[in-house]
Amino acid sequence: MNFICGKFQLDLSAPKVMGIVNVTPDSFSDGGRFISTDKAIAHAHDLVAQGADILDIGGESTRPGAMPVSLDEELNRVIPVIEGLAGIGVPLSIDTYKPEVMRLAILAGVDIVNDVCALQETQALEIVAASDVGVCLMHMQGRPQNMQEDPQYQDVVLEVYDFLKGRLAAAEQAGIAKARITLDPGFGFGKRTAHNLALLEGLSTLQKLDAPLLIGLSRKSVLGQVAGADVNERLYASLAASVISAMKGANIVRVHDVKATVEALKVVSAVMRHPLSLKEI
Ligand code: PT1
Repeated sequence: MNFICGKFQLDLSAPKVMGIVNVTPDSFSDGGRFISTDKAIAHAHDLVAQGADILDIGGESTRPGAMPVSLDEELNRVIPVIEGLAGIGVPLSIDTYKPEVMRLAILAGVDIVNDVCALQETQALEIVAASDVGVCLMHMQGRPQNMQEDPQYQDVVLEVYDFLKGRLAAAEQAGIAKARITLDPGFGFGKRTAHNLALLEGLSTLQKLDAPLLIGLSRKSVLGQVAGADVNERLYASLAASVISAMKGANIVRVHDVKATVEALKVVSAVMRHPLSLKEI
C-alpha cells in the first residue's frame, strides 16, 4: 500500500514513523513573548537524523483540557517552521483542525494535513480537495476542552469504525483520492482507559476500511494508567504500544521518541516480512 501526499509517495509495506514537532511559546520576557521557531526547526532536524519518515508540526495542543489558541497565534507559530523545513527530504504534516491554517500551511509547502476533527469544519474538505496533499482523518468524541468529561460508547470499535467509514466517504465524495487518505482512531480523544485498550486490541478491525492506519499513543495517559508511569517516563510503555499497533496493522505511528521507535519497528517488520526466510538475514 502506498500513501500519496504532496510531493511524496510513501511505501507502507513497512510501518513508518511520524515524529512530533510541537511549536509552543518558549519564554516570557519584557511582556514580549518569544515563539521558538529555531528550537522547533532544530528538533525537527534531530528527529529526521533519528530516522523519522514524516514530521508532524503542531501549534495548538489538542490534549485534554489544553487551552485553545487563536488563528493568528497558531499561524505565527507554525508557518515559519514549515518554511524553515522546506526541502528537508521527508513529508511535512500540519496538525490542525482550522481550515485557514490548512490553507496557508499547504501554500507554505506541507504535504499532509493531520486533522483531529476529520475535515468536519466548514471548508476543510474543499481546501484539502483543491490541493494534492495527503490527509489524516481522526476520530474524536466531543471537543478537546470537554472530551474526557464523560465519554460513552456501546461498542467503541464499531462506533469508531462507522465514523471513519463516513468521513472516508465524505472525503472521497469531495474529490480526495483514497490513496491520499489515512485513518486514525484517535487514542485519548474522548475515550476512557478501557475504551483506548479495547480500540488497540481491536485495531485490526479498522483494516477492513482498506486505508492506511495512523496511530498516536506516544506518552498518552492511557499508558500512564496501565504502566503507572509519569508523562516523561512513558518510553517503554510507548514502545510497547507502537509494537502492538504495528502488529495489528498500523502503517504510521506518531511518536515523540523516534530513534527508539524506529528500532523497535524494525524488529516488527523483519518478523512480518520474512517469517519463513530468516536465512536471508
Ligand atoms: C493523534 C494525535 C494527533 N494526538 C493524530 N494527531 C495528539 N492524527 C495530537 C493523553 O491522554 O493520536 N493522532 N495530534 C495529542 N493528543 C493527546 C490526547 C495527547 C490525549 C495526550 C493525551 O494523555
